[in-house]
Amino acid sequence: MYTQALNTRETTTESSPDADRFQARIDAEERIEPNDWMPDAYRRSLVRQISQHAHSEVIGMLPEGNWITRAPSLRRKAALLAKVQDEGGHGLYLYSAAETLGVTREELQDQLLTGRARYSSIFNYPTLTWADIGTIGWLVDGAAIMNQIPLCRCSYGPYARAMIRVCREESFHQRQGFEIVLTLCRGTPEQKAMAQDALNRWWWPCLTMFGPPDTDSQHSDTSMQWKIKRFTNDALRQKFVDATVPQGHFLGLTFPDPDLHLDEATGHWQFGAIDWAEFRAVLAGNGPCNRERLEARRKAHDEGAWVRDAALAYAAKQRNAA
Ligand code: BYC
Repeated sequence: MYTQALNTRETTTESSPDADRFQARIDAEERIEPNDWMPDAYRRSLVRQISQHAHSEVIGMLPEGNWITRAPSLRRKAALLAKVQDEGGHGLYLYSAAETLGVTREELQDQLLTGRARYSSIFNYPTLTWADIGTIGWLVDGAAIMNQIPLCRCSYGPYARAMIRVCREESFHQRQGFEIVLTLCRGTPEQKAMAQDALNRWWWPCLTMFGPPDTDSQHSDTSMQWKIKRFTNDALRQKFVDATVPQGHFLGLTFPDPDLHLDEATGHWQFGAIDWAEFRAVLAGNGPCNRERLEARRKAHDEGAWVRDAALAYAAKQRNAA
């Protein structure tokens, strides 16, 4: 995360009877399972995407976890606690899916804790007010669902199956977030202003969650050919904007984009230019919270060492007793 620049476009050059059979299975919409033959590049790409996804879920617990003790009511606190716990669960299903590809959880953890792994750029932004918690549910989980529903049809079985449950839970998260923002928008002028301020800060970073523009996406071509991805980054970004803008208008909020307008000819909401320099800076480790997030994760890992040691000692005791 700290030092990785965007690389050049990836292509698949592998051609062999095995590779041709593999592609034919993908084309026929067959699921690839852990013990099936697969090209090394397919395995690597899946480990890359699934592990980044798992890390995003786990790091994604931090911005919201920050508000558990300050939730405005017991009901809000219980819902937020459950949501943050769900995200941790998503990380666990995803690490398990990655492990079926021959990588260990320890290796993946090590990549994250040493700053060599990526996680979603969005979690490097701070949660300044309670309205941010509603806005994360509404927009961040909304964007996540848009990206993850097609992943339920990913060609790799364990990833696709994990996504089904994740999407159901994300859908609840999105609605609880929207309901928080709706409550604020129907509240006092100060509460509505808080919701507007959160939208102003989160809107553009949310649009970058879908990844770089298609022209700069290095993995899209191969991932689409292998049906890991079903839609390009730009296609999903547009779907998200089209679904979300009417929701924002229903809330009585204004999007921080003077160029946003409905294109009557296509029926799509056209949006202004995204600041890709900011996105690249966040990916290079220079977002507002990159350092804080990794430090918090490392601290949690160190403080949890005794739990891992105790679990291993207990497992060894059980084995010896058997
Ligand atoms: N942030 O070739 P591209 C959640 C990287 S968590 C950081 O287009 P690809 C939630 C990309 O990895 C949801 N890095 O890549 C949790 C690649 O770098 P590497 C997280 C990004 O893979 C808690 C390079 O840029 N969702 O929902 O074809 C609370 C070039 O990109 C980002 C997932 O992980 C980014 N935004 O497409 C609330 C979904 N974008 O690997 C909510 C699964 C791009 O070459 N992942 N990069 O070093 C995907 O669908 C795809 O990996 C992406 C990128 C669409 C993200």
